[in-house]
Formats: sequence, structure tokens, C-alpha cells
Amino acid sequence: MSGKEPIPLPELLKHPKVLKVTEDVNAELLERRQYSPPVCSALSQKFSRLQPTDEFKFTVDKEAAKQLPDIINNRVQKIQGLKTADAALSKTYQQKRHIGIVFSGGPAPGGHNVIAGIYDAAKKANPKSRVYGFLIGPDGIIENETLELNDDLVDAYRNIGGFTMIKTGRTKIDTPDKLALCRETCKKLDLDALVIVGGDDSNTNAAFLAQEMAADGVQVIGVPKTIDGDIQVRDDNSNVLCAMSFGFHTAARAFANSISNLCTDSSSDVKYWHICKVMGRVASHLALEVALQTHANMTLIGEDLADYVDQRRLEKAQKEGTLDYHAYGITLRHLSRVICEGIVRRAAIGKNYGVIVVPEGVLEFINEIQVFIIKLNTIIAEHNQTRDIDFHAAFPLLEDKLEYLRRLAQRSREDTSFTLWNTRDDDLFNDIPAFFQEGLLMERDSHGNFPFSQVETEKVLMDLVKDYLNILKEQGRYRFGIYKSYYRKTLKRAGLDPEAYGPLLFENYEQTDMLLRKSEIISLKTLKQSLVEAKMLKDSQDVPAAVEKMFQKSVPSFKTQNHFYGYDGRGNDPTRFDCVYTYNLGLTVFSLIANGATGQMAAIRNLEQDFTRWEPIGIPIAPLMHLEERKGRLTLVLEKSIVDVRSAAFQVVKANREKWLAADSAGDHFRKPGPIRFTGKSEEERPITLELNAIC
Ligand code: FBP
Repeated sequence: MSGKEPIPLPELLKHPKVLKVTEDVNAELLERRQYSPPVCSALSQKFSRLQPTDEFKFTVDKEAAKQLPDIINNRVQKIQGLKTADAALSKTYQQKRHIGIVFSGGPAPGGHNVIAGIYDAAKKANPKSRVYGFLIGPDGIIENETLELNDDLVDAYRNIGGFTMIKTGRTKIDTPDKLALCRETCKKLDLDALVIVGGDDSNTNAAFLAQEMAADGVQVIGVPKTIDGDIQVRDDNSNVLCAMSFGFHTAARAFANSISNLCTDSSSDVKYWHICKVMGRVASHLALEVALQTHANMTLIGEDLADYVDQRRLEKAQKEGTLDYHAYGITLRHLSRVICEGIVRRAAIGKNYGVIVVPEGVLEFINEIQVFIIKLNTIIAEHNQTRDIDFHAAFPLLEDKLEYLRRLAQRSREDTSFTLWNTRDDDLFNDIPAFFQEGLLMERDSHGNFPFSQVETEKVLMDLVKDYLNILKEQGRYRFGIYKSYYRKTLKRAGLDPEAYGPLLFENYEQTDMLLRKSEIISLKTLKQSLVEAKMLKDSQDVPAAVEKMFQKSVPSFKTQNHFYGYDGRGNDPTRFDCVYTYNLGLTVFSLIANGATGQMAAIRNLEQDFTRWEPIGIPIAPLMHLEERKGRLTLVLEKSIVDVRSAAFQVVKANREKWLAADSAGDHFRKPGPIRFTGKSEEERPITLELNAIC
């Protein structure tokens, strides 16, 4: 500090500069709040009407038809904007309405704009209409906890990330009691419509609530939300109705920006491998988009791994006239080998650093893990169905749970009809590290989903990678490449002849500029032996310091830094794409409500095209539903959309794998997506995945 006396604290705190920088509101926030997203032409008119179309076909699940009879015959509805309306439409469109909105599941950037869109349209149609937000997710409907929205509240959150205004929760409305309570709340509030902003499970909830409240005349509309990007809707003929849920673009761009910064750091510091787990509970859409945005050295895509076929195993079995089922799908061990290969190849050309992107849900696509998840789901569900006490309460400690599994294995030995958990399962399970066992036995969420965000996926994988790299090191196959010029300079400086030592130390001395230590030289001892055998050294002499230095330089040390990109990107303020998309989704919701729709999901078609071609529609939810195993039971749910390995986006990433691994003497190929900027021209218009998948 200078010799000046510091300003007394009370005065400092009143200083204009201090007051300015400690305000909660800054210029960025004000700019966001004031932004008015453009509106699709069909939604910019005073009125709109729905045009049901048979252009799109869906194969209806029998169980869906049985459980959702009132909404199963819904069709896709196109929205047509109208400047004027006849008396009947004008009356219904402009009637006073009560609308309730709930957020369900994880936050996704853009949610506040869905609310703003609904609020603006409802108030424009009739200023006396009332819009309520249900607090902290579906519990707010069950317990009738609401907040009535007004201009100030809505304006404060325009174009702002998170679901802060009314919060969110993960409760599933899955019992007759809960459905009845929701119905009661809607009656008490005299609701005309309920809007459920959520993922696959929440839109499933929307369908059941639409069915439950059809008789009461309460309309229920879903909105496709999730950063995971796994709500994508196509009809039976692959026509795209909803290309992407909202929030995906922002989360992917936020993750990509941070990961690209790591690419810069790692290629500067050249000593770390950064292992970046990115969210996406099941599907690898976010990882795929991050790969396209950053060109990280390696990106795992779960769906691709599930598709893996071990050709060598297959051919061997074919020769023996048998079939080897283990050839299909990758094992954890094999995957760790694939990662090691990339690391070893980069080390060989002097790059002992890099960035690996691991999707959070990757383990779900690994055969052996998937089998464990299904078996343990069933075991926990069966336990809970037959006992008064919940599995996790009955067996609080890992050891208790393992003991229970041991007893099941014992039962399978005594009773051959019991096959759920056998001795082999038990042995294999006991082979995996305790923290991962604990992860696999963790409590499922209320939808029965496995909580992958809480499992250290990357640790499971990287522990295996580290083990195998050590083996490769001992075998002399994991070596760090040394520039020939550097080697020559070092030896010359020490007064040694590099040409005499070179062919002895390196396996490729004559061929290339990047030298690779001979694989048989794996220690100082073996180095000395080679020199003695070649008569470059006597037994009694020490290895020359410069030669020893070259050996030490060629031994890579594998140092990692682990990162998790999830909650941070999920809380980011939305990209312009998500701002515009969600505001128009909100307007679409109102148009569906004003035209009497229920059991529909609001969507915008042609997201991959120029904004002028965006088309608001209503998608029927019931025909999209199918039976899936949840908590050990077949349940009717909306199908998740996972990465299609035939898609252009995946094929482009696959074709660039070798280039982005950059295991050659050229530089890396990292791409800088830059931060999410609300203004300016640099921000991409939409996810790259969408752009690529739209190429016909
Ligand atoms: P939603 O599907 O509900 O939108 O949530 C997505 C997600 O962010 C996943 O990527 C992640 O696995 C999960 O939520 C994390 O859940 P939680 O917020 O309960 O930790």
C-alpha cells in the first residue's frame, strides 16, 4: 500500500464507485431484460387458429391407447396467424383465462422466456387473464403453492437463465392420489389450462394430467425442455417435428467455451490431460455438440460405443463356427484401451497433454454396466414392493447392501429358478471399486432414473486408463517422443556423439525428427545394459548424464485434471437462439390454449433453418409414448431421443476423430467457440448439430 491513509470503511462503502460495482443490476442484465425477441409470423397476428394435419404418422402403442383414450387421437396442429377473427373465434380467443405454469426437472436456459411468451400473449388477448406459476415444480401443483405473475416479475426475468422465478422440482405425478390433488388445485384456482415445461418424464406427466382433467375441461400443454437435447420428435417417416429441446444450445455453448479454454491451457502448459465430464444423463448430444464446437482431442459418444463390434472376436468365432455375443458392445476395459491408444500415440509425437470429453451417461451404453443397472433397479424395486421399509433405509451402508446381494447370490445357488442375481454377478460386482459400487446402488430419482450426475463416471474410466498406461510404460510402449534436434544439441553440449548413441537409444533414429526410445529400454538398468552390450560403456561406468537425461525425458508422466460441466452451463443466461426459441414456444402455448388444444406439446418446426421459416406447431404427446422399464416395472413414457450414429453430425465427428486427436507433428486443431454473447455477430445462430443434421 502507498503511504496514503486508507479511506475509513463507512466512507468507502458510500463511495460512488463502490456503490456502482456492488449493485445487483449491471449493464448486461439490463440489456437482456430489455431485449424483445422476434416473433414468428404465424404468432405475430392478433388471432390464430389451429389446422390439424394428417401429414405426419405415428405408430400408436396399445397401452397408450388404453390409458390415454381422450387424447390418443390428437393430431399434429399447425398454427395459422389471423389479423381478424369471426365472432366465435374472437370470443373464445379473448376470453378471460386462468393459466398455471410449472417447471419440472432440471433447469434449462430460456425457461423464463416461455413464461414471458405465455404471459404476454394471454394479457394481450385479455388483460384480465391471470397467470400463475406453481412453486418448486410439480409439488406446487400437488400442494397448491402458487405465485401470481405480474408485469414487474415477468420483466425482471426476460432473457435471463435459470428457473429462479418459480423454481423447479423433480416430483413425478405418478399415483392416483397425486393426480387427484393436482385436479383439486386446478379446480380451486379455476384453471383453464396447465402448462408443463419439462423433459420426457414431465411431458409424460402432461399427457396423464391431460387425460385426467379432460372431463373438467382443463387443458394441459407440454413444452420440450432439457439441456440434454433428448426430446427430439420425428414421425414414423422421419419427418422432424421438434429438432431440439430448449436450453441445449446454451448449455452446449457454455460447456464448449470452458472446454476450449482448457484446450488453450493444456496446449500451453503441455503437462495435463483434462478429463471433462459433460452433462447428459443418457444421450450424448451435449458431448457431440461440444466436440463440434471445440475439436477436443477425444470425445466419447455413448451411442457409438454401444454400437461397437469387436471384429477380431467376431472373425475368430466365425472361423471356429461359433457366435461370440461378447463381440457386440464395448466393455469398460476395452474402452479404457481405446483411450490409452490415443494418449500413447500423442505422447509418441511429443504431446503429453490433451482434452478428453466424457459424456455423463456414457456408462449406460457399456454393456456390463447396463446389465448391473437393470438388475439392481429390479432388485431395489422388488424389495420396496414386498417390504414396509425402503431398500436404502433398510441397508444404509454399502456393506449392508453388498451383504444383501451376497444373500441373493446364495439364493440363486439354492433355487435355480432365481436368476436375478447369481454368483457371477456378485463376483463381477465385487471386482469394481467401492465408490462405483456405491454409485450403482444409489437411490433412483422419483422417475426411476439412474442419477449419473452423481457418479464419478470419468474416475471409473480414468482409473482403468491409468492402470493400463502403467502396464504400457513397463512394456516400453508408452513413451514420450523427443525432437531429434533437441537430442543432438543436448548430447553435443555434453561432448558426446549423438550419431553414435542415436541408433542405440531410439528405434527410429534414421527415419524421423521425433525420436522414440527403443521399447526394450524401460529403466536406467536396461539403458545401461544396452550401452554395455554395444560397448559404449563399461560395466563399472555410469550412464553419461546427458544420455540419462534423454531417457528420463522419454518417460511420460500421466497427469490429469478432472472437470464436470453441468450445473454451471445449465444456469447460464440463454443464447439468442434459446431466447427467441423459448419466447416463441410461449406464444405457441397460448395459441394452442386459446384454440382449445390439450395433450399437445408446443414446438417450433424448422429450427435448423432461417428464422423466417420457423413454424409453430402442436405435437400430440400420447401417440409418442411407449412402454419402458422404470424402477423394475414396464411404464408408459415418452421415448428419449439418443444420438443417431447415422446422423450427419455424428458422422462428421467420427470422420474428424483422427484429425482432432492430432497424433502427428502438426499442431492441434482446437476451435474457439468463444463465450455466449448476447449482442455482436460472433455467436453461432443455432447448434452445429442442427445445422449438420439438416443437410440432406
Ligand atoms: P432434465 O432432463 O430434467 O432437464 O435434467 C437434465 C440434467 O441436467 C441431466 O443432464 C443431469 O443428469 C441431471 O439433470 C442432473 O440432475 P439433478 O439436477 O437432479 O442433479
